[in-house]
Amino acid sequence: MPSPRVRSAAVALLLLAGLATGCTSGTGPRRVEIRIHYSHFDLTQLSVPHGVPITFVLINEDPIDHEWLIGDAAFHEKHRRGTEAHHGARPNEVSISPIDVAETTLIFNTPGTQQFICHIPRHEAYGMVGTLTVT
Ligand SMILES: [Cu+2]
Repeated sequence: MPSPRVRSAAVALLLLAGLATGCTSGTGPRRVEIRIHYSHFDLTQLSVPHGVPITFVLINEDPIDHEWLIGDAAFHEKHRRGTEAHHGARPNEVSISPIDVAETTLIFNTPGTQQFICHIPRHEAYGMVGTLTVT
């Protein structure tokens, strides 16, 4: 008979697995919620299938601006040295205002690994980094 503590850990693991793989089925857009709290993404390891629209819901619970920029290593190297103060024209570059929610939908055509990072000065070093695996 497992203790109550062990059982609640198992439930938390199941919830995480559901989030990481997307809870919807079929061919419609899949939604992934990423919460930003104390300058950290609550999900830092995500896996999505290629060729399917994925809607990212970015929930900024902090009283400061954040960014969610997703791409490969060369993309992030460019943005580390970039000077764009605000993002929104490209679906893989999103600025999220304080206490606000932003949504973007992307289709990843090639399996592989990408990173999502907040490139506001010092936020990446503080830990605003996540990895998305396209299967
Ligand atoms: Cu940030």
